[in-house]
Amino acid sequence: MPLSLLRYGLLGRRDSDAYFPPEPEFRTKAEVVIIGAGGHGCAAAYYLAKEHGVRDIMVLDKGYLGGGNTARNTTIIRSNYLTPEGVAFYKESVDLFRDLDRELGINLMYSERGHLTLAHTDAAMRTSRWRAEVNKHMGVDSELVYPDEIAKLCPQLNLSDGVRYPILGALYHPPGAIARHDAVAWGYAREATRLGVRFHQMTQAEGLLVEGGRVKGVVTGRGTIHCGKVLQAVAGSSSIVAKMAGLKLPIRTIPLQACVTEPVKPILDPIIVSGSLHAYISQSARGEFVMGGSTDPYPLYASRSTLDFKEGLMMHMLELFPFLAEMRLLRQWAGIADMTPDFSPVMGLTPVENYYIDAGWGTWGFKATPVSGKRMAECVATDRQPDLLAPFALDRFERFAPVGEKGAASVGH
Ligand code: PYC
Repeated sequence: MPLSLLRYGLLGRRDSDAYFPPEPEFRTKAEVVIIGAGGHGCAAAYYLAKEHGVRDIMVLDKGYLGGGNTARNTTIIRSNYLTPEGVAFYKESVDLFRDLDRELGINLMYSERGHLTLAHTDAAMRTSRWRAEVNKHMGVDSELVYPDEIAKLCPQLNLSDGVRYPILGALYHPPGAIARHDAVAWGYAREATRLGVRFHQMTQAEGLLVEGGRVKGVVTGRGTIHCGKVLQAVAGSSSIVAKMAGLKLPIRTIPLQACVTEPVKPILDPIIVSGSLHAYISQSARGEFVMGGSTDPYPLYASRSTLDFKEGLMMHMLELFPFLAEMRLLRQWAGIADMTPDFSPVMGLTPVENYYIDAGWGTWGFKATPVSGKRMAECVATDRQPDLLAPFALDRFERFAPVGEKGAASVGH
């Protein structure tokens, strides 16, 4: 036995290599406070520290790091949107995701699988063709494919005519990927911590100090933090937190449910989505089939699971993949989705000076984590709306300048 191993065993001294250092002391002053330690908040903290040299940052979360929608999403990454503004934005996110393992020094298990959005009607074929053209124009790899090609890409899919909604074609997006969602938040948070950012979990923002139209601090149960700038990145709680700053957001808040099966050997490579059937599926690195459907039919702030969801989803899913009838469901859960009227996010400056918003992610917040972090950091550091975020400004609803992305939603609403 090597001597070093013997010494290690006998001395009983274990160097701790904790992923995060212990929580730092709570201070009542900071340059920037970020409300929300989900993927977006952690990423914004990281890029603020790394690219803009802002290190005096406190990140607060009412729960635990990455424990909200970050932990509940189904990890799909893609940039096959409908509008040029949306495609440009998500393209930057995919570009950042591709190199993120290396940047953060963590295995995100980023896995490019290809993404097929099935079309069952002439209208869906037209939208797919439209998306393919916009994507190609913006340098994103997407094309319309027909059943013979779909059969090669996904032999498990039921392409027969003997179903209620036969598959006519699909939008094929080869860069479509999945990744380990919670590791994205952990990776950003760890690197931000190394740069001096302070994270405080179980620390709820209970109020905001706003004086003369300018934010001055954040009130928490542990004390008031006096600060220069505040960024809110709180996913399903966006309207509640924005209200504390006196802002009323054009947002509806709806649960979005998902589930996974028991794990089996890898058999399903691409990510399959049918907006018309309200169903999507991918197979995780662990072998589980990760599935979801449409948002719940009513606004609600509750992450409970329902039998209705499961019944509705399975009705369509079994039509696409009859073999799933043999599988057992393992877990079911919900996230809280904040939907804007045009299905695009709200990002950037607000009417309150030095108060910045990252909200309205609806059903696609995870895939935007790197780009929203990077560009929101730029916005906070420079106090200017970055070009890439200009279309997503909050005041677009007053200017009647929506960025309509409903046609690129993977799930029904
Ligand atoms: O936008 O790809 C997506 C998506 C899948 C499930 C929820 N959103």
